[in-house]
Amino acid sequence: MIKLYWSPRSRSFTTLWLMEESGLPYERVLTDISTGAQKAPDFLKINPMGKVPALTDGYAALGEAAAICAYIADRYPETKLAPAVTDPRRARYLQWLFFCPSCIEPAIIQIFTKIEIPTSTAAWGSATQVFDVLEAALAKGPWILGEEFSAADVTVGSGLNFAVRLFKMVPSRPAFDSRPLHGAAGVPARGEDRGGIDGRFVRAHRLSTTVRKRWARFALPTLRRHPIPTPSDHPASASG
Ligand SMILES: N[C@@H](CCC(=O)N[C@@H](CS)C(=O)NCC(=O)O)C(=O)O
Repeated sequence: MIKLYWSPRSRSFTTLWLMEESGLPYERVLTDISTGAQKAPDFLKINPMGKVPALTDGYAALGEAAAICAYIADRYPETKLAPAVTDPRRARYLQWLFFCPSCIEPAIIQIFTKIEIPTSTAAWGSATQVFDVLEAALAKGPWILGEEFSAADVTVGSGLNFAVRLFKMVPSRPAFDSRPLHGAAGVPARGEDRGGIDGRFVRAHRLSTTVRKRWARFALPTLRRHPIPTPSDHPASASG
């Protein structure tokens, strides 16, 4: 049985959403990071970083949300969450699958910390560049690869969910409102049977936001105390 080690209101959301989209049976193992459960020796054997999410599947074990998405989509092709390795769309799929940890997350951190880095040095360029590129990629849709939903929509959608909806660090744009965030608005997330108010995005969101009131009391006000710049008035967007 696949086991997903998760903590509410965390990056675990990405993998909760992915597992809900996969339709595979899995066990959720609560690993509440407010209790330090993620640093227990047995958990460190699964993810030596001592962070959630992590996943085990028989003898396989891994951490890193995007890697977990890649693993499930490839290991269980019947989930139809990834183009086959021989499919030309595979190249763009891989690019967008890892765009969240490689570019969206650092861009969010840069907005939050206001660190100035030359765009040629920053792996993500600038926050403006990241969200401009995403907007262009999502313009045609309905999904990031076009007609087919994939695990890349889960990683990109989760990044946008954090940046735009939850922490409001990035102003929304029409292309962001209409695609991965649809699930939250009750619009089908992946076909009729998967969408609606009980859609898989919404279900994952409900799972993720239960419990952990302590975290919410601490972290959300901390984030909201910081003024939220629009990408275009962020200093990082001025350089390069
Ligand atoms: N690069 C990791 C980041 C995971 C991560 O930062 N998890 C946080 C929660 S959002 C965590 O476990 N923090 C607890 C800790 O570091 O002790 C991923 O994408 O999965």
